[in-house]
Amino acid sequence: MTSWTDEYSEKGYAFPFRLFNGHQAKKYRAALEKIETEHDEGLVKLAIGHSNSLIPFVDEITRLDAVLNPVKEILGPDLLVWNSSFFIKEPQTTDFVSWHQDLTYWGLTDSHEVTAWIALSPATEQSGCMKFVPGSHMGNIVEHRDTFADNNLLSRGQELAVEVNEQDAVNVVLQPGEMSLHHGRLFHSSHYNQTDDRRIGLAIRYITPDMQQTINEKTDATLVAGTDKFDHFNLKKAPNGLLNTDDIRAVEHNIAIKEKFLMAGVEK
Ligand SMILES: O=C(O)CCC(=O)C(=O)O
Repeated sequence: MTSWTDEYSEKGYAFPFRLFNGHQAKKYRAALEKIETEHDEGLVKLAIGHSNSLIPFVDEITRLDAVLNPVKEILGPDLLVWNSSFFIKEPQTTDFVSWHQDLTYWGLTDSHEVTAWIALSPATEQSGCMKFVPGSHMGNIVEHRDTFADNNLLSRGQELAVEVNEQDAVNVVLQPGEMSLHHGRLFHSSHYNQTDDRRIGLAIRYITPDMQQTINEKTDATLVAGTDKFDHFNLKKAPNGLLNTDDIRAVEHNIAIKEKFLMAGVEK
């Protein structure tokens, strides 16, 4: 019988992994939605885009054994979180994510990266779950073009400049509390949410400490398993509290550095 790790190597993804039950998923969702209602839009946007640095319960999720154990089977025992963010699609909206490869603009020297995507509401074909193209991680990073489309959830609306045959794609259907794992070069996308509920997913970007930014500047990362013998990143601790002022300052500094590669070639 083929193991899930063999399948991951062949296809570039694996799912579903059950992390916690639906009741726990509801609790996390309620905690997120409390933040969304109690803080202003700018702060909420920052928290959603840099969630493990600013929201303690997200930092806790990034350290759960149920998440880390399968990621370790792919990347090994030493793990950093480079970023984590929520992807939220409101009910009956045309927000989408174009076909892309995650590592395209992250300015990292290698591809020792896995995304853990955790559902906090049902991710179905109707609600706009992710779609993966099996085996597409085997090739290199291909050319992307920027679209800056308003309803594209990616920072520059980037999309693959090559055709993707939708027939080849697999729907990543997940129930609340389940997780998928995908490779940083995998072709993936997601379509509109045509349901009456929000579609909420938490994406956690795990990397190995030997990775490095291609620019001569360190960015922040959080050591969540094993050790870091390389010193290629500024290691950050768990957040000091919810939306803590010092943590916000650190995140803003990190964003300024990351813009040099995330927004490279984009005119202000
Ligand atoms: O949540 C989505 O629909 C897309 C997420 C994504 O592209 C990613 O996690 O890499």
